[in-house]
Amino acid sequence: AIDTMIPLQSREIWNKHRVKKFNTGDEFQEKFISHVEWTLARSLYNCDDLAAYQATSESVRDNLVIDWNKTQQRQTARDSKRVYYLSLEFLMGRALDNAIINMQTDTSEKDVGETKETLTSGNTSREMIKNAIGQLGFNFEDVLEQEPDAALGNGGLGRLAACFVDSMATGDYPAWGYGLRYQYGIFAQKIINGYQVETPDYWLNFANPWEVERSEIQVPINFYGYVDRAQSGSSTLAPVDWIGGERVLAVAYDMPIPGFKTSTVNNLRLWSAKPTTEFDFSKFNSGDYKNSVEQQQRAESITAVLYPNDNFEQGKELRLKQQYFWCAASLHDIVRRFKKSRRPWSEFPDQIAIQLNDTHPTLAVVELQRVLVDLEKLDWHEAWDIVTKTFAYTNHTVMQEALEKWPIGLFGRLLPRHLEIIFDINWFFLKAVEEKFQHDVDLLGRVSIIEEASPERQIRMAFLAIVGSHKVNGVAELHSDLIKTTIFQDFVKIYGPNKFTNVTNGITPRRWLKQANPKLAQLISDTIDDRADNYLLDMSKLTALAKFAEDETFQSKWNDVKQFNKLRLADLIKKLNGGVDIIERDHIRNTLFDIQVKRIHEYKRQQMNIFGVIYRYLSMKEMLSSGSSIEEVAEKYPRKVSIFGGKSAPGYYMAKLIIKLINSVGDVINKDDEIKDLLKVVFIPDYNVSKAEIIIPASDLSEHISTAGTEASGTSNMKFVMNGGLIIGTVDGANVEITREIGEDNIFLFGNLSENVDELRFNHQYHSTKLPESLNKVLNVIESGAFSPENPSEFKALTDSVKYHGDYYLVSDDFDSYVATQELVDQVYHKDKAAWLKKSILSVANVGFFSSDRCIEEYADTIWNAEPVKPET
Ligand code: F58
Repeated sequence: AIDTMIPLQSREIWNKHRVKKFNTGDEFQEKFISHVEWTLARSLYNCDDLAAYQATSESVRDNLVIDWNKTQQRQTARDSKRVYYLSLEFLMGRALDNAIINMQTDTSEKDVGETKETLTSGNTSREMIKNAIGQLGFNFEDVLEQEPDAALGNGGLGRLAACFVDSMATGDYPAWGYGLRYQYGIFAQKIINGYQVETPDYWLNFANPWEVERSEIQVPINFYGYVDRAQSGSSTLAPVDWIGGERVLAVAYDMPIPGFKTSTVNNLRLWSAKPTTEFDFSKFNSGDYKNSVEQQQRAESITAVLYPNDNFEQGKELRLKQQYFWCAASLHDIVRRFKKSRRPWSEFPDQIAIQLNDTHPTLAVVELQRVLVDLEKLDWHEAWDIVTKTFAYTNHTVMQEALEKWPIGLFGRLLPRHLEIIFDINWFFLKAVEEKFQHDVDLLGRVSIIEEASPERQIRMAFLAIVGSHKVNGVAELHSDLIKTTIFQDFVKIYGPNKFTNVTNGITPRRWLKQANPKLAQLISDTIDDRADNYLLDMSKLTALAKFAEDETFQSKWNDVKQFNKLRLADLIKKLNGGVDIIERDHIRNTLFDIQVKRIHEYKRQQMNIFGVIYRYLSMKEMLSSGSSIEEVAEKYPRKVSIFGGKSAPGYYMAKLIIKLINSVGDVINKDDEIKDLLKVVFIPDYNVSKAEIIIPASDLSEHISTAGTEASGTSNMKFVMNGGLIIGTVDGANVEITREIGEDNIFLFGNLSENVDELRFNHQYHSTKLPESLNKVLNVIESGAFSPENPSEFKALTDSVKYHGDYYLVSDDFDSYVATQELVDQVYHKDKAAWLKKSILSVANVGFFSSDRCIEEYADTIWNAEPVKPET
C-alpha cells in the first residue's frame, strides 16, 4: 500500500470529487472553453490559433495527468523492477498530436464502425478532437502547427531516446527517462546567401503545457572543492568527505509520456539548474554585491544550452559540468526512491536497471560508487558489485573523434573525489587483467581507463563505461560486430564475448507512420482490415500487405497516397521559399523525389550526393550541346528533384562548406531554362522532427550513403522505408538488416564494403588519389567557379579533400558505382512504375522488425531483466 497523509474519513469526499477525463467531443469542448477562460484568461473574442493550441493541450494533458498519477501509484505499489534511461538528449519534437493518437484506448474490434465518437469507440481519438476543434472554429492542422518542437537533441542519438520512451510506455514498462531541460535546444538554422547561420531556439518563449515544474524536488549539486580524509585516516578505499566548493540546485521538470492504447503514462524527468538561496554573505558584507550576484547567475548557465555537435566530442568544462549535474541529480532521485522500499542494498540491482545512452552519463557509475562507499559506508567491493550489476552501456559510434575523453587536470579540479574513485576502479580492473594475462604490459596500457597521453593524461569514458557495466551493446549488427573487432577488441578478450551484444535500433510507428502519414496509415488499416490500428502494436501484421503488392487497384491507391504526400512537401518547400514554387506542380507524379535529410557530416557523404547531381547536370548539358533534343535528354535523365536538409555543427568548417555548395549548385541548376525543369535542387532550412514528419512520407528515394563502417545504424533509413520510400545506400549500419528484412530486390545498394575500407584508405595515403573520369570532371567544374563565379576557389577545401588529402571518406572509390546505381533507379522508377510500386509495398510489408517496440523488448529481456506492469483492465 502507498502512504497517504489524508485521514481515512476524508477519503469519501476525495472520491466524490474525483477528477474525470473527457470522453466525447462535447466534453472536450467544455474543457477547452474552461481552459480558454480560466487557464489562459481569454475568451471567445480573443482566442487565436496559439490560444487554441494551448487550450487543446491543457485539455488533453488533463486526461493524461489522471493516467500519469495512476501509473506512478501502480508502479510504486507493485514494487517491480524499474528502468532508468539516462540520455543527455531527448529529441521529442511536438507532443500534442502524439498525445492525441496515443489516447486511443480501444482494443476491442466490436466497437469499430460505431458512429458515436468517443475515446473508447475505436480508431477515433484523432477524428473526434479534430471535429470538435473544427466546430469551435479552428483548423486542426493549424492548431497543431503552433507547437514549437522540443528539440533537446542533435540527431539520431537524441531521437532514438525519444522513440524509446514512447515504446517503453506502450509496452507498460515501469521506465523513466532522465535528461536536461535546456533553455535552448538545438539552434534554429537559417540559410543566408547559401550559408548556414545559427540562431537561438526560443522553445520556452510561451508557457509549455507539456511540463510540470516540481519545485519541491530540488537536489543540491556540488562542484570543485577538496577531499577531506579526516574520517578515513591513511587507509585507502575507506569513506572520505568531499567538501564541494560551488553549489547549485537541480529542479525537476516532468513530462508525461503516454503509451499507445494503454493507460500507462510514464515520466520523463528533465533537470534545470538554479542558484541556491545560500547567498555568499562574505562577499556581500565586503561590499562585493555584484560578484555575489554573478556567482548565482553562473548556476543557470549549466542547463542553458545543448551542445550542438553530432558525432564529435569537444571536451569543454561546461559540458562536463552538465554531465555531472544531471547524473548526480538523477542518481540522488533513484536512490531516494529505492530507500523508501527499505530493502537491503544488495537488492538494488534487482530493483533498478540504468541504461547509459552512450558515454555521456558514465559519471553516474562513479557517483553511485561514491554514494555507496562515502555516504552509505558500504565496503568497496560490495558497492562495486552493485554498481556493475545495475548499469549497461549503449555505444553509438566507432569514430575516434566522437569518443569521449577528459583531461585529468580539468576533471580533477571539478570533481576531485570522482577522479580518485576512477583511479581506484582502474587499479582493481588492471589488477584483474594482470592476473588473467600475465606479463602482457602492452595490454594493460591499451585497456587502461587512464590514457597516458601528452600533454596530459586522459580518462577514456568508453572504457570506464564498459568496466562499470554488465552489458555493452551496439545499435546494428554490423556496428556491434565492428566494435568487438576494433575499438573494444581487448575487452572482448578480457570479459569474453557475452558481455557484448547487439540491439538493432528501431523507431516508433505511432509517430513515424500514423502521425506523419495519416493517409498511408488509413490505407493500411483499411486494406488489412484492422480499423482499430492494432498493427501499430504488432507490426508483423503488415505482412498481410504483401499479397496486394502486384494488385493494380491497390498500387494505384498506394501511388495516390505518395502523390498526396509529395504535394504536401511541395507546399512546405514553396512556403519556405517565400511563396515561390521550385518544383513543377503539374509533373509531380512523374518527378522522382530523391531525399537526403540528416546531420551534415563528411562521413554521411552529402558531398558525394551533390557531386552526383552536378555530374547529372553536366551530362544533360553535354547531350544538349551535342545536338540532342530535350526529349532525348529527358529519356536518359528523367524528372528529378534532389532534396537536402540538415544542420552542421557551428564549428564544422567542411560541413558548412557542403551546405554552401548544395545551395550554390541549386542556384545555378534551378535557374537554367535549357534543361526545362528536368532537374531541381532544394535545400530545406532548419531540418527538425516536425519537418521530418512532412518530408519523410514524400520520398520516392532516400539516400543513406555513408562510407562503409562509419554509420553505426542510422534510423531515418527505417523511417523512409516505413513510409514506402525506397533506399539507395551503402552496405553500412542498419541498411544491412533492412536488406535482409525487405529483400535485396527492394533496395539499391552500391559501393565498397567495410572490410575494404582500411586498405582503400591506405592506398590513398601512399599513392596519390586516382580519380574516376566522371568525378574528375565534376571537381574541375567546381574549381572553375561555375557555382561560385565571384570566388572560384570557394570550394577548394572540398575538392582538395578528395584530390590531395587522402579522400578519407572514399568518395572517389564509390562515385562510379553510385552514379550507375542512380541511373538504374531512374530506369525502374520511370520505365516500370508497377515494379517500383511493388518494391515499395513489399518494403512496408516487411518493415515490422524496425519498430522500437521490438527493440525495447530485446533490451528488457536480455539487458534489463524487467517486466511490464500492466494496468488493471
Ligand atoms: C547516432 N549517433 C549514430 N551521436 O551516428 C547513428 O548511426 C545511430 O543511428 C544513432 O546514433 C542512434 O543509435 C549520434 O547521433 C551524437 O549525436 C552524439 C551527440 C553528443 C556528442 C557526440 C555525438
